[in-house]
Amino acid sequence: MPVEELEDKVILTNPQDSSSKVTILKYGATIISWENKAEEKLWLSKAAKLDGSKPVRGGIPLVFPIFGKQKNPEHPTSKLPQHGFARNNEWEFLGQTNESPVTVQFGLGPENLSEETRSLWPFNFTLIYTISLKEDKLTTKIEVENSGRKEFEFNWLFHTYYKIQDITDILVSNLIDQNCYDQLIGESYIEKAPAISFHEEFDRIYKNINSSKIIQIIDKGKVLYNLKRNNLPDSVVWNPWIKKSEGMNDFEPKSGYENMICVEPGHVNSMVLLPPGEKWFGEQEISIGGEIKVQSNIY
Ligand code: TA6
Repeated sequence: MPVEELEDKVILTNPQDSSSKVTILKYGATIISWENKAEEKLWLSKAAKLDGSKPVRGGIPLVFPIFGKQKNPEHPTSKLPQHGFARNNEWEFLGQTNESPVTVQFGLGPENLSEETRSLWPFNFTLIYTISLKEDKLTTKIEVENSGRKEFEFNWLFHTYYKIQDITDILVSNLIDQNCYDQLIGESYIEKAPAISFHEEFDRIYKNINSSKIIQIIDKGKVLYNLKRNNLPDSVVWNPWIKKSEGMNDFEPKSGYENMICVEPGHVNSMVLLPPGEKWFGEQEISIGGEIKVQSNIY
């Protein structure tokens, strides 16, 4: 059964390969599992709340209309919680839109939000989230429509938690020479590492990355994941390491930072301004394996 709707989740199964599945929680339209050849590709905390009591720790939480916490008290997103409200509200399952690749859609609008949330961000909008599963590929696309009479601005980010064996063996490539903002020291600089390695807490926003750049997650010379972005100019790379993991009560096991890396495509370095009646879209395509592609003059 390519698409199975349960009360709180939807399960996609690749019609050509039943060992390839995606599970989406209706809460936050959060992808909580992507099995490829029966192997889990996303990291999910053992203490992740899946009952709608708080955003899911792991999988692919959705960040809208603000990334992080708005620092400008005058901005319309200033009263919203960290990372906005897309990840902590129940989305509507809109159904299957394609047989092969098996594709489904979810929707979110003001009618799906509490009165309180609507009052915190009083704009008319429609989000249509499309999830498509091919053999070795998962594509997630968001369309944002301003269905009101007032322009609004927003961030979007796919907060993807990848499952890996050992963070100290991992390299994230093709970000050399990118301007990045280091959230840990509050400074911007040019990334000079041909491939990023991890030996401590890491939290950087890579800005305006050309869409031709394929960000690769490589484990001891083997490509695990390739990330292609369409209309998502930025990417956050995050690992909480020991102390931050200990500080998150829904992050378990505490050693879990060793088995995850977040590479999060989005539009977060600036706000997207959407006039009334206009639409915006952003898409990530994650594929598995393949060759190392060096897309920069690292020699
Ligand atoms: O995407 C990285 C980040 O912004 C980190 O700074 C950290 O806060 C992470 O998101 C998790 O945020 P959360 O609100 O899910 O605990």
